[in-house]
Amino acid sequence: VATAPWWTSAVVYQVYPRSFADSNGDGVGDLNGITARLDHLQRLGVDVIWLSPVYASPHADNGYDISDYQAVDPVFGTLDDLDRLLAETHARGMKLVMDLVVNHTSDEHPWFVESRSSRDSPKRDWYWWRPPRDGFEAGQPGAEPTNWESFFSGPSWTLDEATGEYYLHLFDRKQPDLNWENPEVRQAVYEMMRWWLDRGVDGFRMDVINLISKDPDLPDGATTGTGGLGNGFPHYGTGPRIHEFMQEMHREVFEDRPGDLLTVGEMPGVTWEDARLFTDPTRRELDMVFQFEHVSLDHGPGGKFDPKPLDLRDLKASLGRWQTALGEVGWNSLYWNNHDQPRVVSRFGDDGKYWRESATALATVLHLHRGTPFVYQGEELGMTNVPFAGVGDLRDVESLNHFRQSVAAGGDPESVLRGLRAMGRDNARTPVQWDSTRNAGFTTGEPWIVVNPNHTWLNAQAQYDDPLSVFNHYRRLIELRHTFPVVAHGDFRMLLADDPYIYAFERELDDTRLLVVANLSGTTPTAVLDGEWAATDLVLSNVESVSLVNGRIAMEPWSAHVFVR
Ligand code: TEU
Repeated sequence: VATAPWWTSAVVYQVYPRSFADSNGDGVGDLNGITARLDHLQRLGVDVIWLSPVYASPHADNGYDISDYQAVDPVFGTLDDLDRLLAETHARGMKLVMDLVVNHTSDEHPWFVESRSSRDSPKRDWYWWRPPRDGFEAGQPGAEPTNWESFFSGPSWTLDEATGEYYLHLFDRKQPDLNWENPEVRQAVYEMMRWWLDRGVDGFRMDVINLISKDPDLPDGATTGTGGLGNGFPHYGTGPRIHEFMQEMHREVFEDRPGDLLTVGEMPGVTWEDARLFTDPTRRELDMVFQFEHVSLDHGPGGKFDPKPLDLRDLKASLGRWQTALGEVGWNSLYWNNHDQPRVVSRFGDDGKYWRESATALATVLHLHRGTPFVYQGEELGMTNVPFAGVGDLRDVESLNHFRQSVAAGGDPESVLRGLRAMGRDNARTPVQWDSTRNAGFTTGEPWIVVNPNHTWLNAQAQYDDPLSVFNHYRRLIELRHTFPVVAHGDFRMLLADDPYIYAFERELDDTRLLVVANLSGTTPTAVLDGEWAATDLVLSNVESVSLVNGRIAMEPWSAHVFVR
């Protein structure tokens, strides 16, 4: 425990700058807006801020398409503004971690502009260029070099008319994939990373970093159905050289660097076996990864936009498996939300009658697992999904492409919209609700995306002084982690694994035991525990009173209790 890295007892807060706070009235959040709101974060008690991309970008994917890694986009401010945010963050005893998006660049990045300029460009090989499939003419349907479907609908190859070749983009066509097989690419990335660390940032959240190593043979994937396209994931997900690349990056960028840094790799589709390799400290790769298993449990037969209700037993089995797998070796990240996921209180909770109770119950469960919790902006207020009126309210490239493609294929627009309302990324991207005034105190101008109408009652101002508020519950959870070493370091043991309503577990460190019992349902089950626990052991609850008699707790809807002895 004494030798455990600092981030094992830290809590990270994600800021999505476009939607956090707008200081200049142009309707888009910016760096000075964040600096002006640092008190909110300090009050909450978080240790680290992870800043989603603020780099120069054409914003095809809200900044995850970067055209200059060493410049701040004017819409967010200037490099000076960033330096000031960094200094103010440090002055408050917090750290700042940047987003690192190096699986792909923007097609407007000078590297790609050079690469596409001719087949003989010295940077041609910095990206994945391939001729049309054998027997096909460029541009003909099916001429794409592989059948891989893009994450954002349609083929993951786009033809460049001028040179007659296709380039690979796992995401939007404005996000061409870098070729990590080329050592010059890797060195350019490492150099850029060192430049940011020299500037004083405290680490990186690495976007889809387990997709950077592709099988250079680029085989077709099994056809999954959508327009005859295939699943390329087995050929680029946690690919052949990924661990080698992570170790090289560690050597070139992080080794022997003074200071307390944090690295977390975002890894769609990563297995716990691989995650253990990535985070085993002796292998010198990453501190932790974001896995996706628990946020895929409600995906239905038609994928993420065809959701099905969550079975709580699946959630417990999944998170419990990760707790065990990364218990002895490696480290977990813990999250319900980020800028890509619908709001957890709407998704796994009840954003109607039990809004406050379910938001705090879900928070309690997550924060008392072993791992580093990540809070996504607005989650600490219990922000909900958004009643988007129609497709005109949506801004996200993934949602818009999905809508267009599904409707073109004959889907009923209303039912496509239903899937997007439940699962679309824009749910997470509406402005943070600071107060009840017009535009929720986010901007004095016209916001770039609708403000959730519930800001009239759901906002930070209404919660600061309410002891039972979602905000104050998050604050207490973070304080618990900072107070009791058992929260960060204790062993994890799932209880009542087969119970469909109750999420209960114990943590243990030396002579301290911690018990969490949460009812993740609107029903009123009784939790039967071992008789040693007493009402006097209660350290946190989201309801006013708890009845614990002979080891039995009558659970109110969405109630959650924490005991320590
Ligand atoms: O997301 C990668 C990712 O795998 C998904 O969560 C993605 O959001 C998509 O919904 C898959 O259905 C990262 C970023 O977090 C995301 O915002 C970017 O759009 C994406 O990479 C590309 O950079």
